[in-house]
Amino acid sequence: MRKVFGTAVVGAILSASGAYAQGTEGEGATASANMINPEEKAIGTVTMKATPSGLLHVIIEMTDLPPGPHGFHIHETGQCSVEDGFESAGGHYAGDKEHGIESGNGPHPGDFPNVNVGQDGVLKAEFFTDRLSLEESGENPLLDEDGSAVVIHASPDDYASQPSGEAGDRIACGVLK
Ligand SMILES: [Cu+2]
Ligand SMILES: [Zn+2]
Repeated sequence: MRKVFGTAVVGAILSASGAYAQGTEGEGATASANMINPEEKAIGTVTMKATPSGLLHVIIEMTDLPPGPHGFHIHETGQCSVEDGFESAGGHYAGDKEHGIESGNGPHPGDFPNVNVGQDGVLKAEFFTDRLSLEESGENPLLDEDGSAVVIHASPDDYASQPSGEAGDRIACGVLK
């Protein structure tokens, strides 16, 4: 449980040393999500790699998306059902935070910057984060008991509105494995 920012910094340093120790034994942990749209069509992948620095490297490679800006988040449940419009993925991976960088108690660990899709429907983007982890023992583990899902929304995240930035419908979803 993080209560103040200082605690989060200590947690990040501890998980960084843990990741380094693992890295010396073999390759770093990796997880990926096969993304589908509401018609259940496969439209690319989101890959996450633990790095020796302790930061998680997030790599998005997708196609067939509507051009323009879209909210991009990690949601708290590893379920992507087209029947319920991907609502089964639950809310944002929230920790004990509020939504968005415009909140004094934000952002959620699962909040990311909006992604911009080109006129060709292709999305390629990369992020680093120290707020999520692939190790079970790490801070905000993605591969916890109920898993996690990557979600892209119809509209951009306003980074302020609770609980999820008014980003609209869920237009792509993938379970992290
Ligand atoms: Cu979302
Ligand atoms: Zn959020």
